[in-house]
Amino acid sequence: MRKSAAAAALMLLLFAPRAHGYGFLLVPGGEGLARRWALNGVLSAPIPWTLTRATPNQLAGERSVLDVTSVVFGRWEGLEESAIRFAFQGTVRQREHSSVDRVNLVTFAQPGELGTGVLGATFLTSLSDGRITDADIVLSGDVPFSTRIDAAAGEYDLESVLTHEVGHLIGLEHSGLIRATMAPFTDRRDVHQRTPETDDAIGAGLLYPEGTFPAGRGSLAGRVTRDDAGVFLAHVVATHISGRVEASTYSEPDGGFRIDGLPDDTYVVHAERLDGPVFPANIAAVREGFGESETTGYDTNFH
Ligand SMILES: [Ca+2]
Ligand SMILES: [Zn+2]
Repeated sequence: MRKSAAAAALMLLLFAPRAHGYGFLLVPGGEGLARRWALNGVLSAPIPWTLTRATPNQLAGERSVLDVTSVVFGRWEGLEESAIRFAFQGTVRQREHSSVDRVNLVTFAQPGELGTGVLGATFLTSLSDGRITDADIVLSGDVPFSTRIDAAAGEYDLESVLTHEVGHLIGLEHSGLIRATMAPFTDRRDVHQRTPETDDAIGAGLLYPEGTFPAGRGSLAGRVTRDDAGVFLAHVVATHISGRVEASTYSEPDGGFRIDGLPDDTYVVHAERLDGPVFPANIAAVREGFGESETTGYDTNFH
Protein backbone atom coordinates (compact mmCIF):
# COMPACT_ATOMS: atom_id res chain seq x y z
CA MET A 1 0.00 0.00 0.00
CA ARG A 2 1.20 3.45 -0.87
CA LYS A 3 2.05 5.56 2.12
CA SER A 4 1.04 9.16 2.10
CA ALA A 5 1.51 12.14 4.29
CA ALA A 6 -1.70 12.35 6.23
CA ALA A 7 -2.12 15.99 7.02
CA ALA A 8 -5.62 16.18 8.30
CA ALA A 9 -8.63 14.06 8.95
CA LEU A 10 -11.19 14.95 6.35
CA MET A 11 -14.12 14.28 8.51
CA LEU A 12 -15.65 13.04 11.67
CA LEU A 13 -18.82 11.08 11.66
CA LEU A 14 -20.67 12.59 14.51
CA PHE A 15 -24.01 10.86 14.54
CA ALA A 16 -22.60 7.41 14.96
CA PRO A 17 -22.03 6.70 11.34
CA ARG A 18 -20.61 3.42 10.43
CA ALA A 19 -18.62 1.93 7.70
CA HIS A 20 -18.09 -1.36 6.13
CA GLY A 21 -17.24 -2.78 2.77
CA TYR A 22 -16.07 -0.10 0.53
CA GLY A 23 -17.02 1.60 3.64
CA PHE A 24 -20.72 1.84 4.29
CA LEU A 25 -22.13 3.88 7.13
CA LEU A 26 -23.94 1.33 9.23
CA VAL A 27 -26.81 1.60 11.67
CA PRO A 28 -25.28 1.47 15.17
CA GLY A 29 -25.92 -1.98 16.57
CA GLY A 30 -27.68 -2.88 13.34
CA GLU A 31 -25.64 -6.00 12.62
CA GLY A 32 -24.23 -4.55 9.44
CA LEU A 33 -27.34 -2.75 8.17
CA ALA A 34 -26.30 0.15 5.94
CA ARG A 35 -27.67 3.66 6.21
CA ARG A 36 -28.94 4.99 2.89
CA TRP A 37 -31.54 7.19 1.28
CA ALA A 38 -33.80 4.32 0.24
CA LEU A 39 -34.41 1.03 1.93
CA ASN A 40 -33.98 -1.13 -1.13
CA GLY A 41 -31.52 1.09 -2.92
CA VAL A 42 -34.12 2.52 -5.29
CA LEU A 43 -34.47 6.28 -4.85
CA SER A 44 -38.06 7.48 -5.04
CA ALA A 45 -36.83 11.00 -5.77
CA PRO A 46 -33.53 12.80 -6.17
CA ILE A 47 -31.86 13.77 -2.89
CA PRO A 48 -32.44 17.51 -2.35
CA TRP A 49 -29.59 19.79 -1.32
CA THR A 50 -29.37 23.43 -0.31
CA LEU A 51 -26.36 25.74 -0.12
CA THR A 52 -25.72 28.44 2.43
CA ARG A 53 -24.96 31.94 1.17
CA ALA A 54 -22.59 32.40 4.10
CA THR A 55 -19.04 32.47 2.87
CA PRO A 56 -16.00 31.00 4.54
CA ASN A 57 -13.44 33.23 6.17
CA GLN A 58 -10.65 32.12 3.87
CA LEU A 59 -11.61 31.42 0.29
CA ALA A 60 -9.67 31.94 -2.91
CA GLY A 61 -10.25 31.01 -6.52
CA GLU A 62 -12.14 31.93 -9.64
CA ARG A 63 -15.12 29.60 -9.28
CA SER A 64 -18.10 30.20 -7.01
CA VAL A 65 -18.86 27.82 -4.16
CA LEU A 66 -22.14 27.00 -5.92
CA ASP A 67 -20.31 26.11 -9.12
CA VAL A 68 -17.93 23.79 -7.28
CA THR A 69 -20.72 22.17 -5.26
CA SER A 70 -22.76 21.57 -8.41
CA VAL A 71 -19.78 19.93 -10.10
CA VAL A 72 -19.31 17.65 -7.10
CA PHE A 73 -22.91 16.39 -6.96
CA GLY A 74 -22.72 15.90 -10.71
CA ARG A 75 -19.63 13.74 -10.35
CA TRP A 76 -21.40 11.25 -8.12
CA GLU A 77 -24.41 11.30 -10.44
CA GLY A 78 -22.17 10.51 -13.38
CA LEU A 79 -20.94 7.15 -12.15
CA GLU A 80 -22.10 4.38 -14.46
CA GLU A 81 -22.48 1.94 -11.54
CA SER A 82 -24.86 4.13 -9.52
CA ALA A 83 -28.31 5.65 -10.03
CA ILE A 84 -27.81 8.26 -7.30
CA ARG A 85 -29.39 11.62 -8.22
CA PHE A 86 -29.60 15.01 -6.53
CA ALA A 87 -31.78 18.09 -6.83
CA PHE A 88 -30.56 21.62 -6.01
CA GLN A 89 -33.09 23.53 -3.90
CA GLY A 90 -31.43 26.93 -3.98
CA THR A 91 -29.34 29.01 -1.60
CA VAL A 92 -30.34 30.21 1.86
CA ARG A 93 -29.10 32.78 4.33
CA GLN A 94 -29.03 30.08 7.03
CA ARG A 95 -25.59 29.02 8.22
CA GLU A 96 -26.42 26.81 11.21
CA HIS A 97 -27.27 23.25 10.37
CA SER A 98 -30.06 21.25 11.97
CA SER A 99 -30.34 17.48 11.97
CA VAL A 100 -34.13 17.58 12.13
CA ASP A 101 -35.13 20.24 9.57
CA ARG A 102 -34.99 17.85 6.61
CA VAL A 103 -32.92 20.43 4.79
CA ASN A 104 -29.73 18.87 3.51
CA LEU A 105 -27.52 21.89 3.94
CA VAL A 106 -24.01 22.46 2.64
CA THR A 107 -22.54 25.10 4.91
CA PHE A 108 -19.42 26.52 6.55
CA ALA A 109 -18.61 26.19 10.23
CA GLN A 110 -17.79 29.08 12.50
CA PRO A 111 -14.11 29.32 13.47
CA GLY A 112 -13.30 26.66 16.06
CA GLU A 113 -16.60 24.83 15.55
CA LEU A 114 -15.04 21.71 14.06
CA GLY A 115 -12.11 19.96 15.69
CA THR A 116 -8.52 20.76 14.82
CA GLY A 117 -7.49 19.10 11.60
CA VAL A 118 -11.04 18.43 10.50
CA LEU A 119 -11.71 19.91 7.07
CA GLY A 120 -15.33 18.90 6.89
CA ALA A 121 -17.94 16.80 8.64
CA THR A 122 -21.14 15.24 7.43
CA PHE A 123 -23.95 14.86 9.94
CA LEU A 124 -26.33 12.04 9.08
CA THR A 125 -29.66 11.38 10.71
CA SER A 126 -31.38 8.11 10.00
CA LEU A 127 -34.20 5.87 11.15
CA SER A 128 -33.62 2.50 12.81
CA ASP A 129 -34.25 0.78 9.48
CA GLY A 130 -31.32 2.70 8.01
CA ARG A 131 -33.23 5.26 5.98
CA ILE A 132 -31.42 8.60 6.03
CA THR A 133 -33.74 11.51 6.76
CA ASP A 134 -31.31 14.42 6.94
CA ALA A 135 -27.69 15.04 6.02
CA ASP A 136 -25.73 18.25 6.47
CA ILE A 137 -22.22 18.92 5.21
CA VAL A 138 -20.26 21.37 7.36
CA LEU A 139 -16.93 22.64 6.05
CA SER A 140 -14.21 23.99 8.29
CA GLY A 141 -14.22 27.65 9.23
CA ASP A 142 -10.54 27.48 10.13
CA VAL A 143 -8.63 26.56 6.98
CA PRO A 144 -8.08 28.26 3.61
CA PHE A 145 -10.16 26.69 0.84
CA SER A 146 -9.65 27.13 -2.87
CA THR A 147 -12.16 26.95 -5.71
CA ARG A 148 -9.40 27.19 -8.31
CA ILE A 149 -9.34 24.80 -11.22
CA ASP A 150 -5.62 24.44 -10.60
CA ALA A 151 -5.04 24.00 -6.90
CA ALA A 152 -2.55 26.28 -5.23
CA ALA A 153 -0.04 25.53 -2.51
CA GLY A 154 -1.23 26.44 0.93
CA GLU A 155 -4.92 25.89 0.23
CA TYR A 156 -7.27 22.98 0.54
CA ASP A 157 -9.14 22.09 -2.60
CA LEU A 158 -12.83 22.70 -1.90
CA GLU A 159 -13.88 20.39 -4.73
CA SER A 160 -11.89 17.45 -3.29
CA VAL A 161 -13.17 17.94 0.25
CA LEU A 162 -16.76 18.27 -0.94
CA THR A 163 -16.52 15.17 -3.14
CA HIS A 164 -15.41 13.23 -0.08
CA GLU A 165 -18.20 14.65 2.09
CA VAL A 166 -20.88 13.90 -0.49
CA GLY A 167 -19.60 10.33 -0.38
CA HIS A 168 -20.51 10.33 3.31
CA LEU A 169 -23.85 11.99 2.52
CA ILE A 170 -24.85 9.04 0.33
CA GLY A 171 -23.74 6.56 2.99
CA LEU A 172 -20.10 5.74 2.30
CA GLU A 173 -17.60 5.31 5.14
CA HIS A 174 -13.87 5.81 4.82
CA SER A 175 -11.89 3.56 2.55
CA GLY A 176 -8.71 1.88 3.66
CA LEU A 177 -7.21 2.76 0.28
CA ILE A 178 -5.30 6.02 0.41
CA ARG A 179 -5.84 6.78 -3.26
CA ALA A 180 -9.64 6.59 -2.84
CA THR A 181 -11.89 9.64 -2.63
CA MET A 182 -13.15 8.15 0.64
CA ALA A 183 -9.67 7.94 2.17
CA PRO A 184 -9.80 9.80 5.48
CA PHE A 185 -6.88 12.11 4.69
CA THR A 186 -5.93 14.81 2.28
CA ASP A 187 -3.25 17.43 1.99
CA ARG A 188 -3.04 21.02 0.83
CA ARG A 189 -3.10 21.35 -2.94
CA ASP A 190 -4.15 17.69 -3.29
CA VAL A 191 -6.86 17.30 -5.95
CA HIS A 192 -6.92 13.53 -6.49
CA GLN A 193 -10.10 13.11 -4.46
CA ARG A 194 -12.11 15.16 -6.95
CA THR A 195 -12.87 12.01 -8.91
CA PRO A 196 -14.31 8.87 -7.27
CA GLU A 197 -12.02 5.87 -7.76
CA THR A 198 -13.14 2.36 -8.62
CA ASP A 199 -13.85 1.32 -5.06
CA ASP A 200 -15.79 4.54 -4.38
CA ALA A 201 -17.85 3.92 -7.51
CA ILE A 202 -18.53 0.29 -6.61
CA GLY A 203 -19.65 1.35 -3.13
CA ALA A 204 -22.04 3.95 -4.57
CA GLY A 205 -23.29 1.38 -7.05
CA LEU A 206 -24.01 -1.20 -4.37
CA LEU A 207 -25.97 1.34 -2.30
CA TYR A 208 -27.94 2.72 -5.29
CA PRO A 209 -27.49 0.34 -8.21
CA GLU A 210 -27.89 1.54 -11.76
CA GLY A 211 -29.84 -1.01 -13.78
CA THR A 212 -28.82 -4.52 -12.84
CA PHE A 213 -25.47 -3.62 -11.27
CA PRO A 214 -23.57 -5.61 -9.95
CA ALA A 215 -25.00 -8.42 -12.10
CA GLY A 216 -22.43 -9.36 -14.68
CA ARG A 217 -19.58 -8.29 -12.43
CA GLY A 218 -17.47 -10.58 -10.29
CA SER A 219 -17.47 -11.14 -6.54
CA LEU A 220 -14.80 -12.26 -4.12
CA ALA A 221 -15.77 -13.70 -0.77
CA GLY A 222 -13.97 -15.50 2.00
CA ARG A 223 -13.07 -15.42 5.65
CA VAL A 224 -10.09 -14.01 7.49
CA THR A 225 -9.17 -16.18 10.46
CA ARG A 226 -6.48 -16.53 13.06
CA ASP A 227 -6.27 -19.73 15.10
CA ASP A 228 -9.65 -20.62 13.55
CA ALA A 229 -11.28 -17.50 15.00
CA GLY A 230 -12.69 -14.74 12.82
CA VAL A 231 -10.64 -11.57 12.44
CA PHE A 232 -12.77 -8.42 12.64
CA LEU A 233 -11.77 -5.31 10.72
CA ALA A 234 -9.00 -6.71 8.62
CA HIS A 235 -8.57 -4.59 5.50
CA VAL A 236 -9.16 -6.98 2.60
CA VAL A 237 -7.79 -5.71 -0.70
CA ALA A 238 -8.47 -6.99 -4.21
CA THR A 239 -5.63 -6.21 -6.59
CA HIS A 240 -5.98 -6.86 -10.29
CA ILE A 241 -3.39 -9.27 -11.65
CA SER A 242 -1.90 -6.30 -13.51
CA GLY A 243 -1.09 -4.73 -10.15
CA ARG A 244 -3.91 -2.21 -10.12
CA VAL A 245 -5.71 -2.07 -6.77
CA GLU A 246 -9.40 -2.36 -7.62
CA ALA A 247 -11.32 -2.29 -4.35
CA SER A 248 -11.19 -3.23 -0.70
CA THR A 249 -13.48 -3.99 2.18
CA TYR A 250 -13.37 -4.79 5.88
CA SER A 251 -13.91 -8.21 7.41
CA GLU A 252 -16.95 -8.65 9.64
CA PRO A 253 -16.85 -10.01 13.22
CA ASP A 254 -16.85 -13.64 12.00
CA GLY A 255 -13.99 -12.80 9.63
CA GLY A 256 -16.25 -12.97 6.61
CA PHE A 257 -15.76 -10.55 3.72
CA ARG A 258 -17.28 -9.98 0.33
CA ILE A 259 -16.25 -7.65 -2.48
CA ASP A 260 -18.82 -7.24 -5.23
CA GLY A 261 -18.86 -5.31 -8.47
CA LEU A 262 -15.45 -6.35 -9.75
CA PRO A 263 -14.80 -6.66 -13.48
CA ASP A 264 -14.38 -10.33 -14.37
CA ASP A 265 -10.68 -11.12 -14.23
CA THR A 266 -7.96 -12.49 -11.99
CA TYR A 267 -7.22 -10.84 -8.65
CA VAL A 268 -4.75 -11.18 -5.84
CA VAL A 269 -6.44 -10.79 -2.45
CA HIS A 270 -4.62 -9.88 0.70
CA ALA A 271 -5.74 -9.04 4.21
CA GLU A 272 -3.89 -6.63 6.44
CA ARG A 273 -4.32 -5.11 9.83
CA LEU A 274 -5.50 -1.50 9.86
CA ASP A 275 -2.25 -0.29 11.39
CA GLY A 276 -1.82 2.89 9.39
CA PRO A 277 -2.11 5.11 7.57
CA VAL A 278 -5.78 4.19 8.07
CA PHE A 279 -6.73 2.95 11.53
CA PRO A 280 -9.89 1.39 12.99
CA ALA A 281 -10.64 4.78 14.56
CA ASN A 282 -11.08 6.14 11.03
CA ILE A 283 -13.93 3.69 10.42
CA ALA A 284 -15.64 3.96 13.76
CA ALA A 285 -19.02 3.46 12.13
CA VAL A 286 -18.10 -0.11 11.25
CA ARG A 287 -17.11 -0.93 14.80
CA GLU A 288 -20.30 0.63 16.14
CA GLY A 289 -22.45 -1.08 13.52
CA PHE A 290 -21.41 -4.46 14.83
CA GLY A 291 -20.90 -3.32 18.42
CA GLU A 292 -17.54 -5.04 18.63
CA SER A 293 -13.88 -4.08 18.82
CA GLU A 294 -11.41 -4.94 16.10
CA THR A 295 -9.24 -8.02 16.38
CA THR A 296 -5.74 -7.17 17.57
CA GLY A 297 -2.54 -9.05 18.19
CA TYR A 298 -1.46 -9.75 14.65
CA ASP A 299 0.75 -8.00 12.15
CA THR A 300 0.93 -7.67 8.42
CA ASN A 301 3.84 -9.30 6.64
CA PHE A 302 4.38 -8.73 2.94
CA HIS A 303 6.64 -10.97 0.91
CA1 LIG B 1 -30.44 19.47 8.04
ZN1 LIG C 1 -14.50 11.49 5.84
